Amino acid sequence: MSQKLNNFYKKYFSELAFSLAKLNKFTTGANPSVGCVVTNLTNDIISVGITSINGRPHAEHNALSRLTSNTKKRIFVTMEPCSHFGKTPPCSRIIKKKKVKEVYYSYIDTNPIVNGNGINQLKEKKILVSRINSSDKNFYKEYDYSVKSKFPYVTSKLALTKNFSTILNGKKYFTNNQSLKFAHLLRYMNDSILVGKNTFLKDIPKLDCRLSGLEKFSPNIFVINPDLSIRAKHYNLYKKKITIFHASNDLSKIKKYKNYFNLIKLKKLENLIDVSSILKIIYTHGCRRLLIEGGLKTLECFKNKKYINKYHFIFSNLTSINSKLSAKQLISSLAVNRLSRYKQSINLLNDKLFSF
Ligand code: AOF
Ligand code: ZN
Repeated sequence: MSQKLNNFYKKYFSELAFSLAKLNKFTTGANPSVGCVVTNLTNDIISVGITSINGRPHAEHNALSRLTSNTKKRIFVTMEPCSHFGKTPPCSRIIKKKKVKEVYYSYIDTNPIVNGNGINQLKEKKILVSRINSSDKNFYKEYDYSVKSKFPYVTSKLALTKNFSTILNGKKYFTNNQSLKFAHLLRYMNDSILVGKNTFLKDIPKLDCRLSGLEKFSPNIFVINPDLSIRAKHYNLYKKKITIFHASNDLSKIKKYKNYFNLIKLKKLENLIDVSSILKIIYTHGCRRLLIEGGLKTLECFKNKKYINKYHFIFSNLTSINSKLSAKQLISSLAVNRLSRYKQSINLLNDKLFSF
């Protein structure tokens, strides 16, 4: 039975668009994941679309291209449709062509090329445009941050023993299976991963996502390794060429290792490699969400700069013989400096995840 478009329908279609966008949230590359629900003017859903994996085609295109242009339509989108010719033509075009008469959106696209132009273009085409507030205020938080800062959104994850040591009897893993799964979920949720020299040498880490079915979404790998300390075991460990940031002048090492790795030489600032240059380079590689995994030293490099957006500390219930007071101090100082942020403590079986 046909019904007027009331607030119930608006909320229902808009939330559905967000549920769709969530499905591809971590797999659209530098593009934000958008959800699109298409209805006729009597509130039947006639199509849906999501931004494709790797970002293209866009959600509106995926939802509308299969439809005829005979019936009048409404669309509900999580974000303002684009207005520019990028790698794809503007979505405002197909919206007009397919006889969409009303567009309901929740977020403005903060990308300066769009930023309200999508809405204006639709209005110029005599399409009604209206905003529906989303109950999820943070859906595009990471996207908006990286558009504005031109840095990736940075999440840090560090595993520790109960008494704040990052090592336990030389064991590679000392947190439980559920914590390891969480760590792999973070690798899926981020398009890039960074470790320091110590982790690289001691753990010989593979740094891929090993959750079944999600392996293909493993992050791009970056390593900070100032003096190019590399072992033969690293040569064929990675499926794709990984990038190593260094500050070495040793030409023979550079000549040897460049066959296996992308080497990027950076200047040292106060004896440390400049983290802001590292983040800028990772951004220019197309990465928008970076996971810094492991390494107190790496964390130390970043701690005074406000480059880390989110921290996860996983505490195992095991105790190491050498407790690390410096790690305890570092974590408390980071947490204290973020008083206003939401802090969370979750049990992962007998491990504890502390996030802020
Ligand atoms: C939309 N729908 O599903 C997404 C949009 O290079 P292009 O042509 O793919 O354009 C990329 C920009 O399009 C991206 O930076 C963002 O502003 C917007 N993303 N827009 O209409 C979508 N993902
Ligand atoms: Zn578009």
